[in-house]
Amino acid sequence: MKIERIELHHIELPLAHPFETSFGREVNRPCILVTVHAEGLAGWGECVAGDGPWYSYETIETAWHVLHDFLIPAVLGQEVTSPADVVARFRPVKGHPMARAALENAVWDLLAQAQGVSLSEMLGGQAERVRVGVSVGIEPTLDQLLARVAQHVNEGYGRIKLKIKPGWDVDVVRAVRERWPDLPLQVDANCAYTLADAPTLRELDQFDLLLIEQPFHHDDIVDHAKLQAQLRTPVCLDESIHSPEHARWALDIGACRIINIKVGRVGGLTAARQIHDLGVERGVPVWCGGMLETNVGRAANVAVAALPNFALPGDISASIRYYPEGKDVAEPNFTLNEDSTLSVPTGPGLGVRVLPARVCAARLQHLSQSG
Ligand code: OSB
Ligand code: MG
Repeated sequence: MKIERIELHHIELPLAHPFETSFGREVNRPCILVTVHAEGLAGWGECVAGDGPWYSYETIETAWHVLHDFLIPAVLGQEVTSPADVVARFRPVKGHPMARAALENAVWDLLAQAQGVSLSEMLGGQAERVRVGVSVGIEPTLDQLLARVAQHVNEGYGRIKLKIKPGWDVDVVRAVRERWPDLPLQVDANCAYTLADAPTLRELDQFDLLLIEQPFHHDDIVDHAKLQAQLRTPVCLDESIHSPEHARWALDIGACRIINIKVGRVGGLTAARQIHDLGVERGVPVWCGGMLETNVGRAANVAVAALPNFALPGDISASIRYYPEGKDVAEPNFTLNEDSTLSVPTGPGLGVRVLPARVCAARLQHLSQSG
């Protein structure tokens, strides 16, 4: 198919609840939606970069620049028959995985629609439902956190992730574990600790956690390997894994025993599947992380999470957890099944329908380029 036109939409949506991590508090969530047009079809991708370089160095502005000046020119007007064509055209671009992922994923959606298959099918996914949990942000008080966890447990979530940071860790995890002795539980530090905090992190070993996510520096694998050697609980890397190569290096030196795959952070669905396959080869379980996506990004996450080695529940919660009713840019919403799963869409491509009026209502900036 010849890529005839590409659009960028910088949008912003209000979160249903503010989301606080060790790196900050988000009230509104921005993102860039990418539309790729060919032969009367439109493929969609979501860029998960934020307003500032708090989770990774990428921002809305850097992603816009890299998409506009380098990635769009590399594919606009070109013939594309498989996602591998896009990956090859992007190869000269170093870094900027979230920008690359947005456009590559839009092409996956386009090609899946053209072939009349679901994105999950095109990726090789088998599962009809994917197991999911919920990522619970830092709350002003422990009581408010316990109330929030209780709410999600009552909604039917079978796995809870707690955000931690120095001063909001051992006591918080102890309180949750005492109240829910059998609840599958994990924690995420978003880089808030250093190796000097190993004694505190070792205290978490007593709470039977599924994993401890990204305790150290966003680019580190060396100190994580030193920590993993001292911990019973598996270390899981998020921020440190920017590509399939990083995943291999981290496993080679024992920096983690589990990998969080975020499609945006690793540079797209092709790289996400490669890391999944590496996990199969090495006997390392992976799971799907989230970036508070709209239903566009969520549909891509659910599709990839249907691959067989996504062995732990994903941070892919029901749509209403993220955005108020009527605000999300695509339909239908994802809803939680009774077994703490989301159903994998079966329609062509992403299997969700983008609503132009919702995109326009949320839009701050728009670009349309023809080849
Ligand atoms: O570290 O996993 C993270 C959200 C924004 C940035 C980083 C992270 C998160 C989450 C939320 O934990 C996961 C979700 O989308 O539900
Ligand atoms: Mg994380």
